[in-house]
Amino acid sequence: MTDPETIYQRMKDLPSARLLGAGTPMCAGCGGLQALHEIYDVLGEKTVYVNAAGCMTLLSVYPFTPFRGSWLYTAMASAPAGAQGVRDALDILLKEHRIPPAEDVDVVVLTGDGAAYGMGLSAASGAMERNLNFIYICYDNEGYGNTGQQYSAATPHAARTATSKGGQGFAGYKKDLFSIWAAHKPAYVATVIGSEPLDLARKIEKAKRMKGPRMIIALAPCPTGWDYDPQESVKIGKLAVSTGVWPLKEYLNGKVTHTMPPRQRRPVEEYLKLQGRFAHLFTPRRNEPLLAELQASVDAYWAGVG
Ligand SMILES: Cc1ncc(C[n+]2csc(CCOP(=O)(O)OP(=O)(O)O)c2C)c(N)n1
Ligand code: SF4
Ligand SMILES: [Mg+2]
Repeated sequence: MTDPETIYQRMKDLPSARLLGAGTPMCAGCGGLQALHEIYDVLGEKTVYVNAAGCMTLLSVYPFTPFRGSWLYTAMASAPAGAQGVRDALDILLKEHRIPPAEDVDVVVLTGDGAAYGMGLSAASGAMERNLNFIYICYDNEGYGNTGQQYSAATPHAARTATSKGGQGFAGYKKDLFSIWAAHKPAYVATVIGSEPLDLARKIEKAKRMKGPRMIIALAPCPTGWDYDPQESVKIGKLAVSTGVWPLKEYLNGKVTHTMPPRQRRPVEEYLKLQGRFAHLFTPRRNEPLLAELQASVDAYWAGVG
């Protein structure tokens, strides 16, 4: 058997693309991993990731992590509080000249939607209130993926989840986390998706240059939870944008700007029908009222954009 030190030496010499792609226990076609991969390429190695329980936790199995920087695991509601501790420790080390400024690192919270939209929301609110200098990445696969896709506060209306079965799917509505975060007036808030990598990279580069709370929500197409063929992940991500279901936007200095508004929106149905979690809207017969309601809510959003 190979000893841990030899494994570590081999792992640390692998390029980041391989570290985050092959050899991880993630599902094929994971849209969250795609976004994280792209984000990591922009943020670079000088980062500490503070992670709350979820699918991405599987990336790091103690004492290893595929990230070249550091990784800290916290309880599900506490990642922003953990980030505060890490940032404070770094600031003390810098102030006391125990590390040079060149050794400072970005503190990055990485959680799923279950933590960001639910259990960890008050910790994020407190961190923004204290103007914590950190970046928060939420990969939003619209459910508790790691425990079998139970509904979360990010689950869209009518989707089937492990806890929302039957002809109407999930009875609730997806929480508007972008607006909740923006209401705190942090330095920056943005939505991104891995299937639009240029828009994503531009936003992460912008966030990296800033200080203060920088909050990012990445819609994360999830073949396992959303029930579709893994090779469709990029297509589904692009449809989320072109149908208007996932508006790409940013909040900066009190203003919200849409960065890729769909010129001619495609019907929402094109996005829904590729995913098994919405199959009950089409078979055994079309649920016209529910399909019309879902289209109308997207239309109403864009009518308000002006
Ligand atoms: C307080 C608490 N409750 C429940 C769990 C069990 N748990 C681990 S991961 C997870 C799902 C998290 O969902 P999300 O944040 O959306 O991440 P995903 O699994 O979708 O990546 C849950 C419920 C936990 N770790 N801590
Ligand atoms: S369940 Fe979904 S989010 Fe989790 S690893 Fe699999 S594809 Fe990715
Ligand atoms: Mg999730």
